[in-house]
Amino acid sequence: GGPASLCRFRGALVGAVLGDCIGGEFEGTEEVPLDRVLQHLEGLEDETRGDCILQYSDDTAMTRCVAHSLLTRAGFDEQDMARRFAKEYNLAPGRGYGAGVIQVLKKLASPQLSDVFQPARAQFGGRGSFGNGGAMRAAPFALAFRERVDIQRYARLGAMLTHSCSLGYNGAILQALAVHLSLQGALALPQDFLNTLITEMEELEKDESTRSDARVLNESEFPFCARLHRVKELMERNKVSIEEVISELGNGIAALHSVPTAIFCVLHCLEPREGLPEKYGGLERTLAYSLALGGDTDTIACMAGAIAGAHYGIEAIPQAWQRCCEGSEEADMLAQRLHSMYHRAPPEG
Ligand code: R7I
Ligand code: MG
Ligand code: MG
Repeated sequence: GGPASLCRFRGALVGAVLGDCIGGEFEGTEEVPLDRVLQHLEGLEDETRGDCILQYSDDTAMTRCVAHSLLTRAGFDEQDMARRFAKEYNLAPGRGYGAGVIQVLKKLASPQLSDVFQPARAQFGGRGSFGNGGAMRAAPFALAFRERVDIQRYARLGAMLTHSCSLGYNGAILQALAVHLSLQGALALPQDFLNTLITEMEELEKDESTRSDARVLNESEFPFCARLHRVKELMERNKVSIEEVISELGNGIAALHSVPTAIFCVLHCLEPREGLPEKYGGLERTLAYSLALGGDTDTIACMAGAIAGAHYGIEAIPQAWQRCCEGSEEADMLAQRLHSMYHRAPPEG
């Protein structure tokens, strides 16, 4: 499909759910042999397995809240989104939420709370969380808004309901921008795609709060830009091992150690890769490769799945895989509604 076509929208949200559900198997496992990944994926094709339901985790639970909120309020409404996060957590607290964010979600449930951004600011000694929880749920912002300034503004605010450290919310902006560019077909030119992301992040990371967070946390200046430059270097190498990817980009729970990694997974799997079945298309390769990195596999696969799904479209996602994943039908429906909203919205000006 062309830029911002329905199949791309559906691919983005369904791809995210599949990454979360399928990646859950290996979350927190440090070494994941590729045969185990392929075996796990083979299992999804097995018709005789019957109701092979892989449950989604917090990644999808919160993404659903973001999408429902943006649709119901026809735009960003922090009170509504915060309420939905709190309600969802209360209904299903066992979906594998990060250890810190639970405190925020409990506070957001209080009817007395007037500033919905305050609980997030109180995290980790007042600097806020740098976890990838803002980034894992950022895809719907790219489906709801057309203009980059809006995507940035609202992806940041949406993340700041739980992640007020710049290394957390900037990861969410990066993820939303990557989905946005992919929806426009920008992955046809991978180098340009990366350069655009670097340019956007340079602008954001000039900011004083980013500079001070980077200093306090002992990160380099322009931390996300630095990682995106590493993605570029890795892409230029003929051969890249899993170990190199993990040591250069990370596979952890921090946004900085997972969003650029997810972007790399998508770029690396644009072409067939040794060790991955020939029958696989790009989306299958991307999910398989994300799992093989180990670490925060549900979240890295969820973010890579959203970017890749926006590129390849829903037709590239195996039906058998979709049937195995809780929430894939709802994600498809939400994507269709966001697509109508996106194309109905008057152009900004
Ligand atoms: O970021 P968050 O929502 O967690 C998302 C992850 C994904 O992998 C999900 O799939 C789920 O498994 O959890 O939750 P937070 O609790 O805000 O952050 C996650 C973790 O990052 C925290 O529990 C801390 O271990 C770590 N962390 C920090 N540690 C020290 N100092 C985040 N920020 C800090 C910090 O400032
Ligand atoms: Mg999770
Ligand atoms: Mg995770």
